[in-house]
Amino acid sequence: MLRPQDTATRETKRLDGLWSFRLDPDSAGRDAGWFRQPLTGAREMAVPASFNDLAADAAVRDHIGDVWYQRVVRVPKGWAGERIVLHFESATHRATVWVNDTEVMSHEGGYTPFAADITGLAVPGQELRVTALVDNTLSFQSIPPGVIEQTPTGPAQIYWHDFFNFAGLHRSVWLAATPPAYVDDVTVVTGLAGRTGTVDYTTVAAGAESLGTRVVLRDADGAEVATATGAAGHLDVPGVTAWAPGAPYLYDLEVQLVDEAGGVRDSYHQSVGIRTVEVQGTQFLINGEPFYFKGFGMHEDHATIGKGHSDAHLVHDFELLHWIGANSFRTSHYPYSEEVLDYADRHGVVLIDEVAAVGLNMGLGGGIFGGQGYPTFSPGTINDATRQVHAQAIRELVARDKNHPSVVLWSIANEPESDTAGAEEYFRPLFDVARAADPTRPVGFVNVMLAPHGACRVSQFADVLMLNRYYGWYVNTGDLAGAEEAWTREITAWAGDGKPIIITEYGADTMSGLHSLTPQPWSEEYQVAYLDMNHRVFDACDAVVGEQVWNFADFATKSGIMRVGGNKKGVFTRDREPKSAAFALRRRWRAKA
Ligand code: GCB
Repeated sequence: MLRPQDTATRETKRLDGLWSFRLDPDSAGRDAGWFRQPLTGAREMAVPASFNDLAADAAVRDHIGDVWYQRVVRVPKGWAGERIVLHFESATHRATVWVNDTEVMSHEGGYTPFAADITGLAVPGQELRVTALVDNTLSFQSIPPGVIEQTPTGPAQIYWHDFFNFAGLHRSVWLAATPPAYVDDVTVVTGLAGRTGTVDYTTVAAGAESLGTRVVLRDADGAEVATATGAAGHLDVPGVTAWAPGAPYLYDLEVQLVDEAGGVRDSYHQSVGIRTVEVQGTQFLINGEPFYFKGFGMHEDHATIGKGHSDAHLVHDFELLHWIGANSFRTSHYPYSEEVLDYADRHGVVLIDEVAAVGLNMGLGGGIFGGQGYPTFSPGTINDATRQVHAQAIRELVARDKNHPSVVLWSIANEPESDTAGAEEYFRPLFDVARAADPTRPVGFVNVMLAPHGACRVSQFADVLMLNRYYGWYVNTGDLAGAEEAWTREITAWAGDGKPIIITEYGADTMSGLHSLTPQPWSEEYQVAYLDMNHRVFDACDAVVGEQVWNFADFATKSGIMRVGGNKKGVFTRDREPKSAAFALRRRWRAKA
């Protein structure tokens, strides 16, 4: 499935704006056929946005279950004879969609796109009604997982990840027209051989039996640099300008379906950054050069819009990344909007691309602090069915993001239980799924402190070790000397595995404006001293090839005694004001290659 695009043969219409919206706490709407008529009792709701914080109403913010979105759209009259597609960039966490009275698609998973061919239902020039039933519940068979417990006052949604369960239509919805014979998929794999770049391409076409495929590669000035014919092939680019971190260069690959007379019947444009990625010993190489990741674990999270995509916030967040000297981030803890990936491609920012597999670890909510006593991996909790959903989430992420030069590493989970036989059994096949989907990029997962070196049974499958560690925060709290000693010992043990290590999380909650002369936890001075301590540990270990602070900005979480108006480990506040640590990081990262 390709993202909708305007080309010489294609047209799009974004359905963003205000939709009718209604909660359905009793899941009554499906049987009652709410899709058959205008939603009654509806309020207006913005798309894209999380619905949770838009209404001044706890029933909306804390809603569990079904919600309905609906709008009427007029099909452009010029689309007669075209194939018409309805495309959702995401619906969190699952959705069923109707066009008029007809169910056209369902999709599981909150962060990847889905689409349906609605040509038979769409009459050019006339209106149609689009209705989406979106369900925000998490179960042991969803990614991320959760469980609904019945309490005396109603259902409670339990989950083990540390960010608020924002939901709704977070990204654009599109109506799109393509010719009846169309390009359905494109895959590019790039290489470098001295001054020559290579692009191996594979295309899939549909309804195009009598058509041929032609590809044209153009440079950033629009000059043709290579062409080929055939559904798959190879292009050489002599005198190539490579895509590199901080120095992005994008070519444009136009894929055309052509008839015998040479007429172009469909045209799709794929931007291409020619670069290589490779793990060699403890080094992470981009274009054959050792790369050091400087940056953050981030969140799609803003006041009011929650996880809704906004171009203004996108631009501002990337400006702050540039200001601070970051060259990379992890899409913790789910696939981000495709606008983010395109922007990273254009601006030379390197991404670790993560599946929404977060919170597969009931040990993290354990002890007296809210543990529900569930085993993580068991027939009644996270099981084979979950693994199928997880595998599908990996396939969909790779299918969506495979052509982005900014993506250099897949993360197939964040902090799962990884020190048990059940974990080993669960994850082994998922690494195979990721490698089968994309044999060209390294694959890893993010290891949790509860599964230290020697105890972790999943890191054996990873190409790169990604570690989240909170020495000096969750352990050795306030004792940075003890933290440094313990952290050095653990990192030295991991370095012995001979793989590159990226520290994908280290951080300290910090109340912006709280100061202390001797660094005390929660103060701005402590966050700075904590980061300094970590940097001494990293700088002393050759195998460390990256540092990504947790987190770029403060973010919303569920309420709890560990959180003060959300998670405060941001280097920026939620509204993107710098804490002292921002200036300290800027000094380090701007000086560090
Ligand atoms: C972690 C998680 C992250 C949390 C963070 C924290 O290890 O990966 O999602 O927000 O710790 O601040 O506790």
